[in-house]
Amino acid sequence: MNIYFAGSIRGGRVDAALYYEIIAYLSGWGTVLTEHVGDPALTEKGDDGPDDQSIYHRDMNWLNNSHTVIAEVTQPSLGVGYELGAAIALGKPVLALYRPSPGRCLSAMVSGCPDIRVTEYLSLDEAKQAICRFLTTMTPESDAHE
Ligand code: 6IA
Repeated sequence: MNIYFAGSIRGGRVDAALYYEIIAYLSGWGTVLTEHVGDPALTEKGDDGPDDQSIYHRDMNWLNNSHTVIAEVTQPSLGVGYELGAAIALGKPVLALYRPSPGRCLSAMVSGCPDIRVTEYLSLDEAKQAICRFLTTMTPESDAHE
């Protein structure tokens, strides 16, 4: 199973360590096409890689080839929002993980979207449980990976 994980890059890297942990967990379920999103060395400035056009086309190609899209949406990111919309248009099953906190509110375009399973969580363990539930319903015959 190809998994497309989405998390903020230029939107801000405050949750980068959490993305890393989620990606490590997802790797037990399949191939994570976007492992770089959890790279602690990747900053929002990071401009020593390919140009933006190459990034866009590479990511859209991965999105096309993914079986599911899992996004951490707590840190708002234009790119993640774009990827969610694109994933829905492509008919991919989409899970959005969100950590509620005082003074913060998830975009209605995500929380109100009938094609996105939005799950609130507080701890990494809760996030893993939500992923497990989501992927198990998607692939009922697959082994559970805790
Ligand atoms: O708007 P954002 O940058 O926060 O968007 C983040 C989302 O867009 C992630 O889920 C990624 O899948 C995708 N994305 C945005 N920028 C990049 C990127 N930059 N590389 C790969 N995916 C990206 C590379 C920077 C690097 C050369 C240092």
